[in-house]
Amino acid sequence: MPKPDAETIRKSIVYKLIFILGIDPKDATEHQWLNAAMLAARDLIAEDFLKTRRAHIDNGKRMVYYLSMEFLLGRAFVNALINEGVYAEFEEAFKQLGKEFSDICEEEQDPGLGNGGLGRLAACFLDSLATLRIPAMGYGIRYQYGMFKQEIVDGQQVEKPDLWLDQDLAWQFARPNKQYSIKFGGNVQNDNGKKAWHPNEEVSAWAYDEIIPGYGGSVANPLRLWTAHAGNLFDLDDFNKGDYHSAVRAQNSDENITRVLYPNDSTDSGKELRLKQEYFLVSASVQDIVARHKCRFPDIRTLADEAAIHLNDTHPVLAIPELMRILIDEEGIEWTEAWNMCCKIFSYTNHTLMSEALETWPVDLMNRLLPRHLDIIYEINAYFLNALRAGGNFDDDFISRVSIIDESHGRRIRMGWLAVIGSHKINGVAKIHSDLMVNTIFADFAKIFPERFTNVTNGVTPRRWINIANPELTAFLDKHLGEQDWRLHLDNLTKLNKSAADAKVQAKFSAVKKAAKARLAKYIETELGITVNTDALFDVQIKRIHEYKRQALNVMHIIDRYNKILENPDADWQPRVFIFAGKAASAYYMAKKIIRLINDVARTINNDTRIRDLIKVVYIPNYSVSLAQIIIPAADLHEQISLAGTEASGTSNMKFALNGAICIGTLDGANVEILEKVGADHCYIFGNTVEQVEEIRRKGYDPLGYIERDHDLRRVVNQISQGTFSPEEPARYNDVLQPYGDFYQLMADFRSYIDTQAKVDAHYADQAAWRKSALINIANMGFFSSDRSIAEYCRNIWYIEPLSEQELPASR
Ligand code: 26V
Repeated sequence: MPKPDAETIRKSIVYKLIFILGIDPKDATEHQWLNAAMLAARDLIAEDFLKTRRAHIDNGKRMVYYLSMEFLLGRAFVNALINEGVYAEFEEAFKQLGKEFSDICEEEQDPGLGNGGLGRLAACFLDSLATLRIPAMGYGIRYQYGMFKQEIVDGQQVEKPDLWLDQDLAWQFARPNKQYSIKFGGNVQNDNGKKAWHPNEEVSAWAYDEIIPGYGGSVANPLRLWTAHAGNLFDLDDFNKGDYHSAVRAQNSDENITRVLYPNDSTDSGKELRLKQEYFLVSASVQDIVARHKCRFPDIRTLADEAAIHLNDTHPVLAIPELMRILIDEEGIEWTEAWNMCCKIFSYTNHTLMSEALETWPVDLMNRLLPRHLDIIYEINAYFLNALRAGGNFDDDFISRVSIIDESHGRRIRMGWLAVIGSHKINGVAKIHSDLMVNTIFADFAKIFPERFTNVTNGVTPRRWINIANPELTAFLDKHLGEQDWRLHLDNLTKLNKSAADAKVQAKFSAVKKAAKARLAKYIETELGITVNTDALFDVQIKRIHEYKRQALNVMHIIDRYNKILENPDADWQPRVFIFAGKAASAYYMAKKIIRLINDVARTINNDTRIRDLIKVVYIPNYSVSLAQIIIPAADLHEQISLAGTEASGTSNMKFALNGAICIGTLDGANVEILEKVGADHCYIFGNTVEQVEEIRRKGYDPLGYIERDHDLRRVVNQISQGTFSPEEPARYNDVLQPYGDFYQLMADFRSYIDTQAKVDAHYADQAAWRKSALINIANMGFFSSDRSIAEYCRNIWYIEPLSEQELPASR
């Protein structure tokens, strides 16, 4: 279909409003207009989606299936318009309708189906998969409650439920014909030498497809999200006995499986439901993959030729025993053949080295919920360990370390080990992280399977993180880069290197940054009633609140600066606005305390007239993809200050640099590669390296020594712990900096951080030099496109080819 004009689109929107939604245009609310417009937009991507699907089938394309418990998609509407190339036409259509287009777009809920980096990465990858024309499909869970909404009340986080489906319109396609039965519990019997699982609980998985359009139209791939439905509407026995409540209680508990997204610090309580969620996703998805294969090909034995399944962290790793179960118990394939198929089909990404995030499940729990899978895991383990023993190169100690069953902590199943043993490729998400992975948690496995381990540095999609988030930068780049579209060829940005010092280019870039800062300032003013100076340096740290990310170190710098301004008010201080945003998992005590500290410090400093607005501290509540889209373009400086060795990659660092902000960061995660690309003059690196951090730990870390030796540090620590920022409750923060433990070594990095911040001030004072650095950051971010990451996955891990122009001609 040719690209529709504004008039056609206007008609389509009005048609949807009247005939699909049944609403009189005279009475329609903005939200109803949005719903109508989304239906009109969906028609365009639906067409692409059906053609893409047909092209896959007709050409027998090998597919990749991306399994993830989280997809942080962000709003869909504007993304669809941009990727389909009809943004201007929709804008014009609403003009004709006498409606403010931006207000309509703001009506859309931002689906928060993820915690943070891992979920957002999955969303960037879906965008790149469709854009690169890769035959792919995502599988996830359609949580009824996504990530909670955060309010800040009296400086503290308050969680409110996120009922994102409340005003739902039919944007996703319900697939009532795609239902799978997910079974739990019961026992395993040996029927004539064949294992048979007799489960005693059953839940139904229903599919909803969210269509992900690629940039440039033509290709659209599905993200299939599962929702739990009670197997039987209710227990007829109970009902007949007159016990209506018992009859529906079972239904409610079954449907709890997809009720809520788990926070990433999840404590032991509720773990059983999490395991059920993971299996629910995996079982529905693997059944669907097998069904799709059987629909297209005559023999299940060719599955490994036609399908790659990627495991986004260990959360979906039960897919391995689930596929084994289906192949052996249902398809009658012999064990070793099934196992060889699995090892070819699966690959796994590790996203964190933090020991508390490495999943293990009690054997007892697995036995109760999934006895047949436990059996299979034992068989896999025996097969693997027997092969090792037969090789004769490994001692008992080594064998017990690599066993899937951890016998030392009350018999637990190590999901990371299962992922490594059942995958043909395992990757980390940034060079330093992949190296550490091989040298630390998976060191034993790297000896057994050296060829399996690899790196794919993360990336971000320039469609959302420039085109949608930063319209001024988009116009600037369109003007400067010419011919090849940077949205598809982000390496084109390198052309900016040669004009980075050009005064005219700098002036234009400065206007771009100013516009984004004004937009953020307006948001802050309207939402929080705080006025910020847009000439000030915007210093931003937005991410999940976690001790390892060291928001507290940022606060320590703010307090130190406050002290020094009071001491020396007439010095030439660079005004700064410190901006924070981020959610703390609701059960994470220390993270919540850090939020409160930031807000107490903000209140104290913002209200101190002696500071004359040289410092403003702003905590923007309810961080989300949509909020990131407003904040990131406005940043001058971004804080990536995790303790070296703790942040696997980070992806906001890439988004910021792409929007012309300069990094202050440690040699951690992807900061290392950003530094490599932009050079040390345009990126502020401070603090100890991974090796130094380890050496300090080895020798016995002495945080008090740092405090004793450094007057500024001592003053800051005392102020926090003695209640300078919480006079109404002086002891409020005496447990925050934990000078006796300081696991994340804030004290060790404090001096280097403060000194580096002073260099940043000097650099910013020379605006021409700063703009040049900002432009050089943008110019060298081409590598961090998620298109590059996905191309690497396709080439080195999934062995997948894109649809060619012949297989699917461009539609528009
Ligand atoms: C763990 C758990 C444990 C139990 C329940 C729910 C849950 C959810 C998530 C996690 C692990 C999250 C790991 C993660 O988000 N890693 C981040 O991945 C980003 C993408 O690769 C990367 O940029 C960040 O550095 C890394 O922290």
